[in-house]
Amino acid sequence: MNKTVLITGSTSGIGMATAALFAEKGFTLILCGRRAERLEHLKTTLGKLTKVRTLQFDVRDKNEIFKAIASLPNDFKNIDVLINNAGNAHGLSTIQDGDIDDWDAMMDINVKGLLYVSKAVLPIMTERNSGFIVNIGSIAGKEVYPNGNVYCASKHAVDALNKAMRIDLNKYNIRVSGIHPGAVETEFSDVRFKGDSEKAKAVYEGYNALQAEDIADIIHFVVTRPYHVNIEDLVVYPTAQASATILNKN
Ligand code: NDP
Ligand code: 8X3
Repeated sequence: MNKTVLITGSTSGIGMATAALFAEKGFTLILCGRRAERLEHLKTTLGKLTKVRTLQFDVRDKNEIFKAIASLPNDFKNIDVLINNAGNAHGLSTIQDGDIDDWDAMMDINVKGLLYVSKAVLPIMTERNSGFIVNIGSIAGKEVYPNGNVYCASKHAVDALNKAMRIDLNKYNIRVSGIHPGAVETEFSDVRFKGDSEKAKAVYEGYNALQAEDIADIIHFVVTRPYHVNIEDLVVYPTAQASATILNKN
C-alpha cells in the first residue's frame, strides 16, 4: 500500500499496534510520541518491513509539532492518513476532588494536542484535495461515568471535533472517521492511576478486555475502504461491556 500514515501516540497501546499492522501492510509510516527509545525501537523493527520516519514531540507543544511536520523529507511529506490517537486519562476522581494539573493534562493533550497536530497536517491534505483523518475518541466521548468528568469532557470534545472536521473538510474530499473504544488493555490505566500497577491491572481482570490489536484491525479496515466510503463513527466494546458502566466481570 503506497500511502503515508502519521500516527500520534505510536509508542504504546493502540498506536503501537496500529503502527505494527500498517507496517505489515506496507504503508509508509510517520510514528510520533515523546519516548525517544521506543521511537528508535519502532524504527529499527518496523523499518525492516516498510519506510519509517519518527517524530519526537509532545502534542502540547505546537511549535515542536509544526517544526517536526515541516522537517519531513519529500518521500514522507505527502501525508495521506492522519491517525489522531495520542491521549490518556489522568486520574479518576470526583469533580470536587479533581487535580487541576490532571485536568490541564487531559484538555491539553486529548483536545488541544489533537487540534494542533491536525492544524499542522491539514494544509498537506487540503492542497491535494484528498486525505483521511481518524480520530480516536472513546466511549467516554459518548457517555459520562462517575469520576470520569474531565476525561469524558475531553473525549466529548473529540467527538464534536470529529463531526466538525467532517463538515468543514467535506469539500476537500477528506474523509473523517471517529473510532470510540470501550475498555482496551494498554498502558492507559497505568497512566490514569499514575503508575499504580495493581490498580491498573484490576481494570482488566475478570473479563476479556479489547486488545490494542483489535482496535488496530478496525482502524485498518476503516482506512482501506474504497474512496467513496466513509465510516463516520464506530463504537467498539469488549463483549463483556454494554455501556461505560456496565461490565460483566466474573
Ligand atoms: P497508552 O497509554 O498505551 O498510549 C498512549 C499514547 O499516547 C502513547 O504512545 C503516548 O506516547 C502518547 N501520548 C500521551 N501523551 C502524549 C503527549 N503529551 N504528547 C505526545 N504523545 C503523547 O493508551 P492507549 O493506547 O489506550 O490510548 C490511545 C488512545 O485511545 C487515547 O486517545 C485514549 O484516550 C484512547 N482510548 C483508550 C481506551 C482504553 O481503554 N485503553 C479506550 C478508549 C479510548 P508517549 O508517552 O511516548 O508520548
Ligand atoms: C477509555 C475507556 O472506560 O475509561 O477511554 O472511558 S474508559
